[in-house]
Order: sequence, then structure tokens, then C-alpha cells
Amino acid sequence: MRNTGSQEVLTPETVGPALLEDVRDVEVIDVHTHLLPPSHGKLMLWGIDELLTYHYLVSEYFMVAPAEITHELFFAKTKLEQSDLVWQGLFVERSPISEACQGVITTLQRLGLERQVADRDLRGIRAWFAQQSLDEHVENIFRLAKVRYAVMTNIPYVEEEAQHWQPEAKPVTSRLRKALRIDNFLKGDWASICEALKKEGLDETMDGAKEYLRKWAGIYKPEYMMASTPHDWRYPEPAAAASMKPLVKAYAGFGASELLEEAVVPVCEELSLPIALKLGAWRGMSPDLDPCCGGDGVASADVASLQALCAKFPKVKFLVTVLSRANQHELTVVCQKTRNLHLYGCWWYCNNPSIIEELTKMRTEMLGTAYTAQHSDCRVLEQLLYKWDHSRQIIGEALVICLTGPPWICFPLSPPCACALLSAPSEERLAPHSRGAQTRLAAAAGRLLRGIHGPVSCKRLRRP
Ligand code: FIX
Ligand code: ZN
Repeated sequence: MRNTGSQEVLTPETVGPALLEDVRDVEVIDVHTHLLPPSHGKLMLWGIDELLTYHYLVSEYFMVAPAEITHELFFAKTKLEQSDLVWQGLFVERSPISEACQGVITTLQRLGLERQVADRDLRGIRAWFAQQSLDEHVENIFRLAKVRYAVMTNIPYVEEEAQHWQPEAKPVTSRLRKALRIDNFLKGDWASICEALKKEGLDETMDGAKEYLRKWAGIYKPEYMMASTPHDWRYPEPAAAASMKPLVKAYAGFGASELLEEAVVPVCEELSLPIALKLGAWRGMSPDLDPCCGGDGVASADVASLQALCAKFPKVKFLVTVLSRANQHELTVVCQKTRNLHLYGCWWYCNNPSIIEELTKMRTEMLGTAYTAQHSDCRVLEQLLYKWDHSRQIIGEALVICLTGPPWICFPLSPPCACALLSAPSEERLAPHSRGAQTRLAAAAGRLLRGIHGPVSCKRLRRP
């Protein structure tokens, strides 16, 4: 960030470039990723072959792949062979112009590999990655991407992951923080919850389920609990599920609403943890692509269910992002009316420049700075470079328009408005209405939600 001194006066002409520079340089907090630390071995994804086999790119590859390359054939190949095919199909035979392709190019450029990119020299790129020392490389990427830390997605009931946390927790770089992922609770998948409880030696009851959440919250010390909900998620659940005959219910176990009300919410209240929800992924829409995690589509979510949930549990802080563009305006209105709901990021199919621009403008117009502009959802370490570079550019440009375009012309020159737009949402603002048990929640949310607004200097914005 430029050190221009606290007395600098910004005019309508200079506020734009200064804002772009600040957004470009600010150290961000990435509130949702799928990154894992080097200590988690092969679960930590990094390097060119992981970048090229990212599910966004594999899905795109199948749009143009030769007919004889079936999904079965492709997924039976080694990672290296898959990566060769994607490189050939999307980067050699075609111009890499989609957002996901451009992302690979930006990433490689940021790592100083322009020549190899220009020569389409995949072997040279692989050789560069092979020379990196992993711990240093991790630090280097976070520094280059200007990400202070990223929140991981930690799933306790996936055995390959759990083994890195117990009996002994492996070391985790301070660049990564934890999130306790509990999709099976929001799905009402009592059978899989029982399996997890059995493994932990816990009772297959609601009390057992609460104990399970407490136990894993104790292991991870997470920033929040989180889940992606099924595309048809409703709260409260439709009457049919709630009014099942006792015998059928005994067999089916607890439903999603019961698990939320009687396990997830009480434990989150007890531990002062926010609940982060991701609404609108249509799981397994194209099962052929499931092996690479690319089989999911998008569905319009029921925003009224989210509103009902927030209203029922006013002491819990909810964080939300939605996948469908069609839901975005309705959700923004609900966020404006709901004190314990905080909107974050442009997720997956909305994480494209044209949509980020549209969403950032709309959200700023309706919410001021009371939202978090972006999260990366990175699965592969080096994606931090392109996801944040691309987003910073678009978000910066969108904010400049909000800040300098008529009829807002006098707003940026008024210090309180400028501060509100550019500086961190204060922890008081994020605090729920009560004190005591909520203090940690407010602090956690404050940390989480600093997002791109963090260190932007509001002192620079002075009335001329
Ligand atoms: O549910 C999620 O956390 C999603 O982000 C993922 O399921 C998805 O595969 C993804 O990586 C999107 O960017
Ligand atoms: Zn995700």
C-alpha cells in the first residue's frame, strides 16, 4: 500500500486510483477454501498437475474432448496423463480463454513461468514445481497472493482426513485455520452420522451427536461450523418428514431440522461458533464427473428457509453464500433485514468476473460494507494467486464505480461514509445483540469478516 500519509486529501479524481491500489495490495483473509497443510500428505493439493486437473477444467475439457475419451477412460488414467490431456485440449489446441484457463495462465505468470507458458512447455513447468521445497513454497504463495490466512474445510467423518487429527494432531501452518464441516447433519443423513458415532464409541442418539460435535470442535478449534445444504433444503422441513409414523421415524432417525435444532445450534451457541451455510449446489447432477468433484450443478435455493432459520435462532451468527445468480438479489435483501446473517463471497459458478462485478456493485449499493466481498474456494494451493488477483481487480473497479459515480459524488469525501465503505466492519457491528457467551462469536466473526476491507486506510479519505 502506498504510504501517502494520513493528511492526504483524496478528490473525486484521485480516489479511484487510490482505491484500486488499496484493494490490490490489502492483505486478505480467505474465509473458505479446501486447502490443507503439507503435514496432510497427499490430501494437500499443489503443483501444475493438480492445477490442470481442477474440476472446473476437467468439466470444461469434456466439452471438447475427442469422443473416444470417455469419462471412465479418463478417470482410470494417472494424474499426469489426465493433466496431459487437459493441457493438450484446452491450452495447446485451443486458446485458454475461460476464467479457469486464464487462472492457470495468471498463476504461472505470477510464478515467473511466462517463457514456459509462451512455449507451451509443460515439461519445463513440471520441472520448476519439482524443485520447490514445500514448506517454503506454501509461505511464498500466501505472501505473493497477499492472503494473511485461509480457512480450510475439515471433515471429521472422512477417515483419510481424521487420521491427521487424532490421536495426535499434525502440525498446521499458521496460514491455515480450521472449519468443522458437517454436511451430513444439514442433509439429515442419520445413517452416516450413526456410522461416525459408532467409530468414536459414542451413543447413537441426539446426545451422542452433540458430543460428537463438541469433541471435533475441541480438536479443530474451528472458526465456524459449516455445511453445503442439499439443493432442495428447507427449514423447517416439509410436514411429511416431521409427521412420519413413529416406527418409520425410528428407522429413519432424526431429520435435518431436528439435527439442526437439537444438536448443531445448541452446540454452536454453547461454544459461540458461527454457522456458515452454502446454498444451491445440486449434488451429482452429472455423476460422470463426480470422480473429480465436477458433477454438481446449480439450483435456485429457498432463501425464505434461511430467513426462518436466522429468525428462530437470533443468538447464532449465520454466514451465507449462494450458488445461483437468481438468488442473489433476494438474499441481499434478506441480509439487510437480518442482523445475525452475514453474506460472503461469490461462490463457484458466480466466481466469474462478470458476475463478481455485478454482485459487488449490488451488494455495496444495498449493504455498504456490511458483507465480505470474496472467498476463493481454492482446492489447489497456487490457485490463491489467480483467484485473488482476478477478484481484486474486479472488486476494486466495482467499488470505484460505487464510490465515485454520480449521484454519489459527495459521499466519498465525507470521512464516515468512506470509512464505512473501506474499513473493516467493526466487531461491534457484527456482535449479536447479547453479550457474554456471544463475545467469542463476535470476535471470530470479526476476524473472519475482515475480508478485503481490513487494512484499507480510511485516514486517507479526508474532506478537502
Ligand atoms: O461445497 C463446497 O464447499 C463447494 O465449494 C465444493 O463442493 C465445490 O466442489 C467447489 O470446489 C467449488 O468451488
Ligand atoms: Zn467449497
